[in-house]
Amino acid sequence: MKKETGRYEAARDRYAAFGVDTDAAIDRLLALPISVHCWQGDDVRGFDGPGVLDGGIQTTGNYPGAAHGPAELMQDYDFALSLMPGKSRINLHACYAIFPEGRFADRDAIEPRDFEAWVRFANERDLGIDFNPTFFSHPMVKNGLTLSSPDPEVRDFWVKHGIACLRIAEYFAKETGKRSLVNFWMPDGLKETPADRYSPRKRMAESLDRILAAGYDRSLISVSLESKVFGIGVESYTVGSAEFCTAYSIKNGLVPLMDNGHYHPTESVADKISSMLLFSDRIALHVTRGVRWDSDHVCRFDDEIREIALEAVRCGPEKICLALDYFDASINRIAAWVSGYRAFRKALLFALVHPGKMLAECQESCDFTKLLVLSEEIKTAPFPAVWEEFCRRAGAAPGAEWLEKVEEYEKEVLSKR
Ligand code: RNT
Ligand code: ZN
Repeated sequence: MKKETGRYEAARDRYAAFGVDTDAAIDRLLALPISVHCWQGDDVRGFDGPGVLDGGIQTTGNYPGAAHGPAELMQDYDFALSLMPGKSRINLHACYAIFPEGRFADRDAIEPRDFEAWVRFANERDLGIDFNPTFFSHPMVKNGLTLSSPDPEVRDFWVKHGIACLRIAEYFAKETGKRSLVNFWMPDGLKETPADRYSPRKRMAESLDRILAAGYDRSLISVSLESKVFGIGVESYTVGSAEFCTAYSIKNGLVPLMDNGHYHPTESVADKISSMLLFSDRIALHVTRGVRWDSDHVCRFDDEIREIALEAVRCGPEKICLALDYFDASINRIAAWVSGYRAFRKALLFALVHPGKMLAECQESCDFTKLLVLSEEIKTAPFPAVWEEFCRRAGAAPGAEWLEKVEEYEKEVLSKR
């Protein structure tokens, strides 16, 4: 480790005056894992079908050099991860199964062996693996419905898929020695105003019950459920709404997952975190950036992400599975991956050096004058020096130097695809 710069020491003193220990904040951040989604690398195409994305989500843009197939995606993922300071986990979808030579299994029949190559990838890099059943981009999604379909054959197929994914996640946890989070998100919904909102939700709950009835090892995996407000083509009704998913999760001991693109624009996920953590030991987040809709733009170091990070830190970030979820095909995909990750990492550091304790004391003693004044003063604290120090301690360059490596990679690897 090189000697600390004077700039950082000066910043440390400024923060100390607000009662903040920047060294402790950096140490805490270094240990905090961010789960990095594999699907930024290939526009959510996956490997198990023709790669046409549906389910009400969309990747826009046609920047050249997208990864096709396991070898390219792993190469890009590996390179992107190498540019992300701090501890990461990998986050896979079931549609990224890598079948052993001569084998193909449909989603209802995938097995741990179809993910052996990913376990090797993770173990070679000492990474944990999170997992997602893929309830979209598949012919068994009928009329936009999966677990809530009126057709029992469709429901059975997807129930089997859900159970298969629990087994695969248990396998990940056993093989990596690290807990795995399995996140259930179902796109089920209707384009037009429903005549019956109750029945599909009842069927969704019953299907989830059947999946959970298969049992899973809680010492190895956690199961989360992700809600949503609407999707493209299913604008009028979403079966797995916020109320449905929160109520189901709390009743069944699942981890509620909030994606900040999945609410009405004036709702704040930051505001929801404390309520959730009062009634659930753990929660999970998909951190994304919606522009006018759930567009899954690359995260930026903006007000929304800072507020989310502040609340996560106030409530205890160790209780929250922090995962990224964006997909941009209009710019270099690796730069998108890394930039979004760094923005969120930066927001977490920003939150960890926020004088939360001092400000909370002002609120508790109803000294709202001091609360306002200090909240304004802290805005000009020398945060950049702390971020640069974090990068240095994480073994990364502090600025945009990483982009040169991406440009080089684009020239050497991506442009030749
Ligand atoms: C969709 C959800 C979901 C997906 C991924 C690919 O709106 O956010 O999390 O983005 O599973
Ligand atoms: Zn999401």
